[in-house]
Amino acid sequence: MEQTFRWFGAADTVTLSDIKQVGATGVVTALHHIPNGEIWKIDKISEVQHQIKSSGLTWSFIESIPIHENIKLRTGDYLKRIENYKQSIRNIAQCGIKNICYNFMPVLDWTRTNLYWSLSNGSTALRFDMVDMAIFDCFILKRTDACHDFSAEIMDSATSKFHVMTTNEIEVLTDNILKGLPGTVDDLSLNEFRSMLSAYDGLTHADLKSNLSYFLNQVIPVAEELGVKMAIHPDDPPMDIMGLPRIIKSESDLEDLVNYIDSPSNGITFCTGSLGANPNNDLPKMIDKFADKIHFLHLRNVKREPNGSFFEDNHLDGSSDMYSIVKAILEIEDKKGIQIPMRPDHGHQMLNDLKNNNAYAGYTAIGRLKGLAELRGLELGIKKSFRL
Ligand code: DNO
Ligand code: MN
Repeated sequence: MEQTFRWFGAADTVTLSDIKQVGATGVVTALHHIPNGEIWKIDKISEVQHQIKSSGLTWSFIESIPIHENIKLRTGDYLKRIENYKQSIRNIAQCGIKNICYNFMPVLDWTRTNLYWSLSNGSTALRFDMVDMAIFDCFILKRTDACHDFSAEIMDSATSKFHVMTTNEIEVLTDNILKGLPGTVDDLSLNEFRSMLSAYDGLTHADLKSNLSYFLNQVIPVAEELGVKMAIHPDDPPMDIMGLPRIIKSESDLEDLVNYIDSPSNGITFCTGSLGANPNNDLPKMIDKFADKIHFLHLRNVKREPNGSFFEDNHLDGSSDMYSIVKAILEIEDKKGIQIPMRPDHGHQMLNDLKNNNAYAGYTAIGRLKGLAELRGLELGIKKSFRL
């Protein structure tokens, strides 16, 4: 696997020199300052590319060129936004970058109810709690009929918990849920958020799938001609939330995706944390099945709980068997003679990083370094044992 590390650019408290020191050779980043839906201009791309190169690293993957909401909704100026996307693909290809991660999650990127959940060893992890989600959905957002989406047991707990929550606790929960990644939904108010959600009223899974298929049929031919690989990131968490349809959650969703347009450029970011939160996903089996489509790997582990809640565990612990996952990947790499770019996806906030209040949640240096180091050891152990 090609070892990479995510970097959020100048505003990131993790620097390119830090990334060099963790032992990664590749950087995963985006032009976070370009508004969603605008063209990525060549001079802006080269600027960042030179910065990365002069640190002795390579810009391995773009994560992400985000998809404008009008494209997901197929409404308003979506045709112009698709043309902009095509132009961005041409421009990055001209700079010699050939890999793009993107996602098709309506309104939000990944969603957690707690960004600083305390672990017993003193570090913190990201957590998604179904009861807190129900509180937000039914009592804070007050979405009509939302309560029917949750089981009676979850609603009982949510109702009694909400009634004893302080105003401050309600604000913290709201902030945790609305805090987007750079370039997604920064600084969103509850009212703005409600109106973004309402744009999706009545849009079914089938509608959203058809909009994704339309988008791919427009952009993939451009990407294919230039040798650019597109790699969709699965929905996180892999379930419908807040009434929004989610369409990349399972093996059959990925089957649909690859069937929208048959092209080596139409591929997947195999995120074991996102897909692993769905107990029905057999990850090693899916890796075998989509071997030709996996262009990018996000490796992390979640510990699932019976009611659908989960937290982000150590990279080698949790509900997914990381040994079998990495073994399946290495067998593909060996068979095809390739190295797939991989990044440790999220990490615990720990050690000195616990004092770092400006870090992006999940993206502190030390927790991800620990994850990368563990994965690197696992890779070496498997390779030596199986002569891969
Ligand atoms: C979650 C993370 C996400 C991901 C974006 C890609 O698993 O990897 O932040 O980067 O959804 O578009
Ligand atoms: Mn991921």
